[in-house]
Amino acid sequence: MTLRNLISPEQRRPRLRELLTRKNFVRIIEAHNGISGLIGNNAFLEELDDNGQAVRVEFDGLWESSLTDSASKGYPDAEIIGVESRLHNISQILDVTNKPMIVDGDTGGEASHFEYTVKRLEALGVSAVIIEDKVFPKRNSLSEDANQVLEDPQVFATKIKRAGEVRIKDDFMIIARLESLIAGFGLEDALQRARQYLKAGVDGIMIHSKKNDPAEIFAFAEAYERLSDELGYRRPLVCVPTAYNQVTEAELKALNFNVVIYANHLMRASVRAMDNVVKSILLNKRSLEVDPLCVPVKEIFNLVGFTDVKEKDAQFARDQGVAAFIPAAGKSRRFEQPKALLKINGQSLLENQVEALTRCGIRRINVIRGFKKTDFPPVKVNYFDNDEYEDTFSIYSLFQAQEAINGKFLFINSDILFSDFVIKNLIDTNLDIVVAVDGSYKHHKHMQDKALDLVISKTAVNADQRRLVNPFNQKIVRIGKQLDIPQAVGEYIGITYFSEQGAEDLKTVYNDCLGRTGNFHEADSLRRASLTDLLQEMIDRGYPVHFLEFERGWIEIHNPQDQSAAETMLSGGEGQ
Ligand code: SPV
Ligand code: MG
Repeated sequence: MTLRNLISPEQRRPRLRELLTRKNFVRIIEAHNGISGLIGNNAFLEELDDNGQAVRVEFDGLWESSLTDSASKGYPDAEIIGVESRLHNISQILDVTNKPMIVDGDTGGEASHFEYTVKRLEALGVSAVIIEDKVFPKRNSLSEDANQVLEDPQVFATKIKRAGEVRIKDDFMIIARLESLIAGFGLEDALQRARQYLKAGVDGIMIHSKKNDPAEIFAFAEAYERLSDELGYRRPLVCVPTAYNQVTEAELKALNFNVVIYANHLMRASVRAMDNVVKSILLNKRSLEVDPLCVPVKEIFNLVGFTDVKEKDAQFARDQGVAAFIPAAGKSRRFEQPKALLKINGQSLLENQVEALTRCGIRRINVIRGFKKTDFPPVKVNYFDNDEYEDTFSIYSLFQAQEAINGKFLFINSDILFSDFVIKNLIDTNLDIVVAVDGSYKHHKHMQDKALDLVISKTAVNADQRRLVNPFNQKIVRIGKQLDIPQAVGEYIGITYFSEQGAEDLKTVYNDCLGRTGNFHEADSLRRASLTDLLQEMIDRGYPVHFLEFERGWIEIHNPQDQSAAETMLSGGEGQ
């Protein structure tokens, strides 16, 4: 349900009378469920008026039709669908719309029943009910051969009068529908009944016809003016030009009609559309051909408010503080299982990471799995899948979780263990993008047997000297594996922090690069790129990417020796 069309019953109910007073002519469209209500309620177009001014053209309200309410449930229109079911449907349509509603009340049933219906419709915020002067249970009026039995006009007039007395405010309108022309009793009978019902206090008259020729409707409209003169007052006149649909609104206005109801068109249109779709699928044995006949799912999302739900989820996530993303989809040459699942002192690397992040107050942890994804433990993380892990790399993995990238986050390689202070210090910088760098890398011989991710800074730094560091000045100019070790300020640890802005910038740049072919920095394609490649792209585009140095507090599990080194460190408490 969309929350965009907010209105209270008290605000909505008087709107029909207000519109009638202001415009003298209102246009009403049928609705039979929430989505047709939304479409009718929200539809508009802009036209130029006679003075060349843009004007908005839309429907003024909704018709909750007995024909289409019944049809939407697969039932005939013969007062088989009970009042409770009708009220349920009416309130669903009201829930998602904000325009006045006229309810088709069929015959209204017996007078006591109708009193209760009026009370409930009024409470829901419905603006008007129209009841027809036939005997319960009626048959639909458009049928060519159904038996149409008219109600005794006195009985009907009493029903109207009693209903008028139970309504709380007269902004709720009770309208009498004349079925004399439908039942073949002619103009005089219709006029007689109109006079009687108007004297009983009805708020409007609807005249109905099933003929394609509008002559009898036009004749009634002219006679109605004379009747109004005779009575000394005039109540709004309603028509439903389904059969005589060649008649234009301008003609109806000229005849002093006040309400035109397009009574069943959304239902009829949807049946035609659905019919075409099912036939095409049966014919083609697939659904590709029906795409032009269907709106994209996204349009449904927008229409029913799912897009709004997602936006609020994203806002909630942003308000939740820092998130973590751990791409753990890849396969390692040295291990039989994903590195995230390597055991360090009895629990997986991932569980160690989750523990450390939880200690740092990070609760939104997102892990992207691929290789042996079903082996991942049921820990408190959101899992996303990169099923193309054989052919892709960490950036592709990260963006499999794009919907969760809202606000501040840490990107953490799945094969590292880190101390809490590394995380906290990175977040504390409050910079848009900060890369954690180890300046002591040159001394760690065992780590140099793999291509290191190195960082070259804007200002040369001598990693061997003591110095004060101010991360605000520490900007990276180059990051990647193909850099010259002596020139580098340090090794990228595999943890990067993004502020809310940094996260947005990362998404913008990534999405902008999608579709780019050929090498992507050090990778042979964007699909096979690492975060360092995307960071280099950002640096080249002028986004500041900072680094923060650490001399300790992390270890990468690159080979089995690292695994046992980590076990020793953790059991000895080293590095915490
Ligand atoms: C309806 O829409 O249910 C109506 C109008 O009552 S008609 O079907 O023309 O009778
Ligand atoms: Mg009806």
